[in-house]
Amino acid sequence: MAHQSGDASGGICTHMSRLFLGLQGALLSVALTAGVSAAAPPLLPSVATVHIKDFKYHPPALTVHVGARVTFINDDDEAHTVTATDKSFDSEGLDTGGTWQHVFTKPGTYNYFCELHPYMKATIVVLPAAPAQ
Ligand SMILES: [Cu+2]
Repeated sequence: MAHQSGDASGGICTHMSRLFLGLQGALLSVALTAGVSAAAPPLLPSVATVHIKDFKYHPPALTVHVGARVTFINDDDEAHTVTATDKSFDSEGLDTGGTWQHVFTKPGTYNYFCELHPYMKATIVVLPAAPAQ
């Protein structure tokens, strides 16, 4: 007596879920197509830190996405700067314990150095957009 309507509703269920999956697939392809042509999606908050220690930037090469805020911290006893080779940014002098932040708003490869010790060099690569989650 318990299995009376099992087959019938099972049939409808299968049919409905096929329809539903079909719709989902169609919506997904629309979304994917729209994603390619639409403006960049909202970016996730992103932060990174570069330490300056022993006359070196750590890490010497850093990759972030557009919109990332990078904090530079001088852990040395000497003053240092964070200065873009193309002068697009410049922390000016950072004393011991000094910090400076920069938000990277344009993709590209940014080489920077210390104006007080020009042999100190490092790079930040800014990628176009954070991947969708
Ligand atoms: Cu320096």
